[in-house]
Amino acid sequence: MALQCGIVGITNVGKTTLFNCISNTRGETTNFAFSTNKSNVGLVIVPDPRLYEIEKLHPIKKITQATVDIVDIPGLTKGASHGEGVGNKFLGDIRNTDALIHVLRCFDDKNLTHIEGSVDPVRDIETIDLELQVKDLETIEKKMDRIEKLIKIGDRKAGAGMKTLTKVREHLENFGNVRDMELDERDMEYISDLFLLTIKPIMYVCNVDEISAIEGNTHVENVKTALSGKKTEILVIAGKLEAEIAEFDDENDRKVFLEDAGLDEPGVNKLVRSAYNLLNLQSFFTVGPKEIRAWTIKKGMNAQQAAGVVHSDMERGFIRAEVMKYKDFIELGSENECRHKGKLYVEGKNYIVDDGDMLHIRFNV
Ligand SMILES: Nc1nc2c(ncn2[C@@H]2O[C@H](COP(=O)(O)OP(=O)(O)O)[C@@H](O)[C@H]2O)c(=O)[nH]1
Ligand SMILES: [Mg+2]
Repeated sequence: MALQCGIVGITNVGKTTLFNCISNTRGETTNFAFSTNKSNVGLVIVPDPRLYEIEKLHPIKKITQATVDIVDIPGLTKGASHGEGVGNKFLGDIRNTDALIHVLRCFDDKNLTHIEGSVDPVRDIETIDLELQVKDLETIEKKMDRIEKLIKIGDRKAGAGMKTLTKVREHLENFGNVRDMELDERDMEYISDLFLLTIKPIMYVCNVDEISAIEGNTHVENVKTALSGKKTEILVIAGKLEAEIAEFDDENDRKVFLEDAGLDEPGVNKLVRSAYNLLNLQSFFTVGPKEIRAWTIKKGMNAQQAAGVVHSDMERGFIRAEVMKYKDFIELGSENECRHKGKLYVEGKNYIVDDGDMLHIRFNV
């Protein structure tokens, strides 16, 4: 069930630089356009301080944080949707993701060429949007063709989705992204199998110079204006500075460096948390004799599905879950206290797991 968040943007905007700060694998950063031709996939740790609070009451050697997959997708260019260069393959990589982080170049650097000749993040948003919209249009039209053929041969039910598809096509033709449409459950039934690119939730990262890390700059202001009214999040991050922060192995050195830059935590930590939210993810915890561990699930998953994230046997042989709320555990101090105070709940498979639930799963295979 590995959920993926894709980093997209045009070339030379700092995608790989940011990816390297947050992931356990290293991608190649270069200042040549088109030098990279494959996507990097990395496992990113989602820092959760609650695990350390649990550990204070339940001392244990091993703590395992939740993770999320992040994919660094090489720069898209104009014409990617027409299969120019390796562009088409990258669009395929985007299709496999569940949410997008769009990195925008908001720093001036005379030595670093911008593929379009000047720094203009609002134009860059439009460039990428257009490529994805063209691809989505193609997908929608293909489906409409198929349906028309079915109608011709007498399949009367086949036409049911046409109204939705026509509406979506029109929206795309007007340079709209499908995520901004009002679509109900019925509509979704007809398009969810298409894995549209512009329906994926998105957030924007303005990559700025060190001096603009706190206050932003005019490029950032332009982005904010262009995206006002959209359901999205805009983060301002100084990519180069983040890369330097990530180099420090020593926690104290890092702190001093952060303070000098006027930051209270690395910007990429915020980025990872936002990505986690964007993917509609949350964590539950297991506390065992050897390990305290956070697990990643989708919001709305039930106890049995959550058990399956730990092990497929647990899902198959699920009997019940014993649940403590993180808050209760911290307040009362132990599982025993929770039990005595009636704060250890026995739940069945349909129980919807909450963020921060501490689960003990009973199963039998
Ligand atoms: N001045 C400046 N250069 C940056 C910044 N972020 C990345 N770069 C440089 O931009 C070039 C391209 O970065 P890279 O991460 O490979 O971009 P990508 O093509 O989007 O993956 C590299 O030479 C980076 O050192 C930044 O915030 N400021
Ligand atoms: Mg790159």
